[in-house]
Amino acid sequence: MAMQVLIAAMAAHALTFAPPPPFPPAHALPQQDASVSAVAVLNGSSSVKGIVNLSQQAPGGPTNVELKITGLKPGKHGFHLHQFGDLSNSCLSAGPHYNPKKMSHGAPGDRMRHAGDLGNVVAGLDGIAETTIVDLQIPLGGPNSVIGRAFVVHELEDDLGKGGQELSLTTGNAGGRLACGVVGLSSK
Ligand SMILES: *[C@@H]1O[C@H](CO)[C@@H](O)[C@H](O)[C@H]1NC(C)=O
Ligand SMILES: *[C@@H]1O[C@H](CO)[C@@H](O)[C@H](O)[C@H]1NC(C)=O
Ligand SMILES: [Cu+2]
Ligand SMILES: [Zn+2]
Repeated sequence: MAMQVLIAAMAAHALTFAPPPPFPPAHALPQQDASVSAVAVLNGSSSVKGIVNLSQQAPGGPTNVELKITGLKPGKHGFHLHQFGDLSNSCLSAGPHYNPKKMSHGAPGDRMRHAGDLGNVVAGLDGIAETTIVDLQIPLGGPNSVIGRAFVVHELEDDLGKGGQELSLTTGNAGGRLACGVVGLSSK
């Protein structure tokens, strides 16, 4: 009897100090090596509208951004990814430029830039901006994913942080928000 109690006590002890379960083996983790496609539909209180198609072939690789925006005034317009996919108060609630690395505003090619800084899009005399942007700081997966964040196209040219204005280092002094759209996973 005493031996049975001792064995029970040893079993309880062994349970208490059982090692934690091992981490799942790498092959059991969700697949991260597939390409991802996303889309944003831009709209706003102005007549400006747009479609942005995004794709990333592999984690750590570039994201391709194919866009067509219509209804713009001819010329340059600041174009960014903003922090929030919240359009409850129109484009204003999208918040500031997406900035996970706590940088100041800059040009897409600068080391010092917000991840969301995609520079300017240029509208022709027909009011249409149509271009492809390739960028390394706006992944469609991982901790800095831009899925669920929002594109904003602005009234004015983005000075890329070099305008010497009060807002140059935060917004590029790009003026009002003409249209915006949340980045969501694509059905295509
Ligand atoms: C675009 O925004 C306008 C103005 O807020 C709204 O009337 C219209 O329904 C929106 N269009 C789409 C496709 O969401
Ligand atoms: C986005 O993709 C759709 C098809 O998936 C295509 O019809 C549309 O032309 C594309 N738009 C741009 C701006 O690339
Ligand atoms: Cu912006
Ligand atoms: Zn910025």
